[in-house]
Amino acid sequence: MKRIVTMQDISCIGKCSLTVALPIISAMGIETAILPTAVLSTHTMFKGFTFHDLTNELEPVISHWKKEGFTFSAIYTGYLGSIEQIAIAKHFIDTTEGNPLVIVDPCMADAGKLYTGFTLEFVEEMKRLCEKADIICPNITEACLLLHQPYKESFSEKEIKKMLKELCKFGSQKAIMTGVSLQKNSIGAYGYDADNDTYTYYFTEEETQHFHGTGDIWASTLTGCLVNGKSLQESIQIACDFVKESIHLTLQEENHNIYGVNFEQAIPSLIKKL
Ligand code: PXL
Repeated sequence: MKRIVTMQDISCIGKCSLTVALPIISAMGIETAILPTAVLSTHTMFKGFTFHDLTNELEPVISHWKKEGFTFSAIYTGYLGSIEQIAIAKHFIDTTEGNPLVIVDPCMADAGKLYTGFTLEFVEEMKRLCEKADIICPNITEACLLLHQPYKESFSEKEIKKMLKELCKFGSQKAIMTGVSLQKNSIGAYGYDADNDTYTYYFTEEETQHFHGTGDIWASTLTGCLVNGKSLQESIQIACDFVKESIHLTLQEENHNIYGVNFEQAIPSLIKKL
């Protein structure tokens, strides 16, 4: 059985990071090992969230794994709580044998703003982590921050293509920007593969509301698809459709919650596509 290790936080309520990565990747038939970076009562969009840092646990966990000789088909990093945790992620990538696929989702911002607690120094360190990835998948805000570009609500296709090429210059072979909208009522992802100088994209009809955690759902699905042997194009398409379906099911629910989407009931349709 393939095994992915994902490094991100546990937001006990919030439907993001590990509480979506674990069920999604497991449902895709892949063992999911976790490197939990922190335990939060909720994600950081709620006021008054608690935050228990697990930085001190990470090195001992990793060194035990090294002794046991565990290997991974992929390393997928998401929300990291500090610059020190980025350093640990870099070291983990550098010292893990077996050439795992490295996917870095530079989780730190959305809708033009850094998430609570992050600084521009953190952004610079995240760039160093992106250098170690095979694939990075920033949203538009994160791409702008990484590239020191002002955030705008919309970009032209030419601008997106240029940004993707610039993002690959950090060192990854592939960069995929999420939350790209080139036309009204349409949203999706645009990717660039520097290995063969090709672009790939997929768009779906835009749902009427945006939700938290959809980037984590997208990146978890992409990682699961790639490890299951899907092409980049297919993986992007499946991840976009899964997020769209999850939002759609959420909006169908009366009194749906506003902190995360109903990805759980979209899992059966995801599995059929594998
Ligand atoms: O979905 C990204 C994410 C992950 N983890 C935590 C967050 C966020 C976004 O705000 O707060 C704790």
